[in-house]
Amino acid sequence: MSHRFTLALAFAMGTLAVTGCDRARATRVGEVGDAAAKVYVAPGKYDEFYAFFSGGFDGQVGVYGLPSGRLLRHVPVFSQNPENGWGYSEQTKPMLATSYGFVPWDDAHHPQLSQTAGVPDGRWLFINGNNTPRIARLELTLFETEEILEIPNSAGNHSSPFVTENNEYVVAGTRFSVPAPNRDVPIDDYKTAFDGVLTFVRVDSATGNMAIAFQIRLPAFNYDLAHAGKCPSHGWAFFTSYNSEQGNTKLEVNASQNDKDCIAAIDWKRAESCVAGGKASTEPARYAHNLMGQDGIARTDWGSGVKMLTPAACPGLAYYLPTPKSPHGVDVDPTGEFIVAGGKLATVIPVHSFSKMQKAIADKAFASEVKGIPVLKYEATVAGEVENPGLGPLHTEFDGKGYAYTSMFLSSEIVKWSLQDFKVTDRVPTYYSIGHLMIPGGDSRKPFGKYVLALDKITKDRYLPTGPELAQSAQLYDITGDRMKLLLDFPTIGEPHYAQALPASVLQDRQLKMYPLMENKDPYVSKSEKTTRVERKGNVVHVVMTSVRSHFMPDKIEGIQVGDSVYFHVTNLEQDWDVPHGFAVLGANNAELLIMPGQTRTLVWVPQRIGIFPFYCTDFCSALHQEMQGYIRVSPKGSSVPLKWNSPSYQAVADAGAGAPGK
Ligand code: K7E
Ligand code: CUA
Repeated sequence: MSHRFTLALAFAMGTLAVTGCDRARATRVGEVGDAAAKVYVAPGKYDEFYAFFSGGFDGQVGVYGLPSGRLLRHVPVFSQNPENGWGYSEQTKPMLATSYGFVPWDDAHHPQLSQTAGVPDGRWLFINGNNTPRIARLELTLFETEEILEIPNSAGNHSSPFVTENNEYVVAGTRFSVPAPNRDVPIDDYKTAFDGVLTFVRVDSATGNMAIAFQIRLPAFNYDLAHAGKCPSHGWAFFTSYNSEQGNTKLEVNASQNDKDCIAAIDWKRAESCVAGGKASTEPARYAHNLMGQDGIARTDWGSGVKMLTPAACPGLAYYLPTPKSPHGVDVDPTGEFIVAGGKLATVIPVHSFSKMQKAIADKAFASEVKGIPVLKYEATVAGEVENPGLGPLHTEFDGKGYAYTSMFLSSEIVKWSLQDFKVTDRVPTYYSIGHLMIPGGDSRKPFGKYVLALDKITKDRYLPTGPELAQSAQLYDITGDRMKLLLDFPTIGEPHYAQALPASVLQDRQLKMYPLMENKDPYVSKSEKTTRVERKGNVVHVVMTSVRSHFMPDKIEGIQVGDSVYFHVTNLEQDWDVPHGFAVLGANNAELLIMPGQTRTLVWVPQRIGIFPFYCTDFCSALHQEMQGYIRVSPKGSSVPLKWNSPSYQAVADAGAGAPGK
């Protein structure tokens, strides 16, 4: 169909819609008013839920209030963020270190709230970096990224970072199998030389700090998504895997041959005992572990090896559950009994039973074996199939009242079905091509319910058009009644994949209001204006400065030379909530800094030419914000202009030395 014809058709249909249905519209106005009241959060009132959206190829996390859909914050994670200098400031650059060097971007899909006893506890949010395999941890009293761990032996960290019931582990599985360790081999050696490695990352229960506990070498399939077991299935983790055909080219055809692919069921308690019993081999692996220190400075530790388990060395570690057809999502219901897969090309939604799976293992109800891993019989593990659910099932969430909600990508709908009899009880259209869906707490033991959120892939006619790329979007539905009801469309930043939400009450009273200035441990902090100074060491100049409403100290600096590396260490002296100061300097090949109260942040500037260069505060902080500025004089390299600045320390330094300080 030509573009022009499509457009003409769309116009024709639009005209029909407007003229043809006054009556239907009249009834809909009532419904719309009702929906509006349900999402209306009056000025000055708070939303009921915090929702954390993955940014997709934006690499960040968007924080929205529900039910209003209002964007509260855009938290930088894997991508540099010029808005606040994340990945630009000296303190934060190490967060983006990887074994491939500095990687200032990623593709983030799956936010996961930390859990206590299988319920989101509001301590941390984990999220995967897909392209350069990483897992990040956000601290939710700060809404900041505190830690990023690189995952070695992995490529495409998609089935990640799903948490176990008490954050014992966050997991990672390779979407693209690659040789592990990676090496130079013919791609046609896929079946023999490539590996599908799963990773279990231990989370310290006090600090949240992550460490790779062990990896598992599995056959080279594509490990797509995961979820941990709960209650009876606690101790297990489930990973969907497609491409059991092991194609290495044209996967849209070659990985769609088999009627069934599978879910890998991993007994991680068994894995732990095998590791403790010395059954794992230690293999070299270099990976970055980036952690924000107590002093507010990120540092990179280099990992040098991993403990690798194989199913052969640890029998009982892994089983495959045959699952139709090219499964994508795998979701465990609140009781921990049902393991629901989303077979992208399947005509049913298969529901595995954990208790049947255990019996099948005990009875050795094996259909076959792949590289020493038993493949259980489909009939032996399946509890039922949801029939005629629609087309393209991807992901399932639960309401805690006995119902499951599955996103149908191809038929663009959410399908509600009963966990009692696997019968569809309701369906509602989404606009359009829904990917993930999310119920607050909907993958936990105790879903908070109330809403289901559709995270859509296509929005064509839903928003004002914005050139070739249209808005990314979510849709909120009421699920308190028997029938789902659309309440709200709202645009999102980045392509949303998954999201998670929890009641605002869990987080809102635990927010850090400012960094205590007196506890600031940055080596270049200045806790008062008296100690501000400028120091030259060769061609490195440290400007130790402060900002407070409404001036910088110092704000007049001379004696800088072309080619110097000038480090501006700016401490924000404020001790009030919500008073950041910004810092930007003319000619910097860098972003700005946004410095929180009590915090020190550092920007490096290498002046390229002589002249006078203003710097200023970028955050409108007071009535005299526009007065918050300063000047730097840059002289030629080797110039005799003395180093000079206008803060109380200058005279003392000048008196102590012969002539100008710092020369
Ligand atoms: Cu289905 Cu990356 Cu979880 Cu998108 S993924 S939809
Ligand atoms: Cu400080 Cu504007």
